[in-house]
Amino acid sequence: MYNKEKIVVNGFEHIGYEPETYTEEEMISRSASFYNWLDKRRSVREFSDKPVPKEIIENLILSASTAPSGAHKQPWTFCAISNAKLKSKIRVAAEVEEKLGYESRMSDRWKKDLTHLGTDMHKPFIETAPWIIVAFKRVYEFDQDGTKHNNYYVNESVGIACGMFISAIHNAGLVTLTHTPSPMNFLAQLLGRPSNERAYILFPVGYAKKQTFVPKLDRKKIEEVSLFFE
Ligand code: IYR
Repeated sequence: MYNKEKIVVNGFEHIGYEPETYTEEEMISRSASFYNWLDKRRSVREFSDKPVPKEIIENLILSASTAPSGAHKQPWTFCAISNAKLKSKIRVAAEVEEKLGYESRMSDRWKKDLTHLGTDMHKPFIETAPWIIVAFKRVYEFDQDGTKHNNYYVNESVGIACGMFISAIHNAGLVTLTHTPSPMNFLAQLLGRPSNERAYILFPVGYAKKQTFVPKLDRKKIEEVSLFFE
């Protein structure tokens, strides 16, 4: 991956990097099997309470944290919660927001768009899943003298990291759901996060409940999601 060669750019060391390479045939086969494997991932809403070792969660977070980010600021914090009392508090607070959402905040059109998913205000998975991971975006940082500096492309950076997190979860043989109770500021309060951090996505992580069901969904075809200019 890295070789011994070094150069200096603007006073900073750059190291030789050798990307992994494959034959075209291997690339076709690898890209197809990666797609087929990724296509097996589904968002799951019913979890088993079977414990998942902390080491796996650490590896998933480290994988997410390899994401590219604006000026390499890595503007994210992943809070991993397995504490039952804290998970209960989070569930109660999330359901307060979701109740308001389903009863008054969400438009009829929005609720109609969700009917095929079968969601409602009840979020038992927040207590059942062995881990709840909340991704926070870090909007700004403070330097040594206390000056505030905005981070760059924060939503893009954290969005990419969360996508990589989801793929890492699938790779580990676990399941998740991108849950975004709205508004999410109760999460920063319950987890004592500083003022520069905003909750971005809540991920229950664990094993799927035995005999769970997911909506029968089709994904868009290549023609519907792409245009080629050759
Ligand atoms: N946050 C709510 C509603 C919801 C919204 C969207 I957009 C979804 O794709 C699914 C659910 C909930 O979690 O139930």
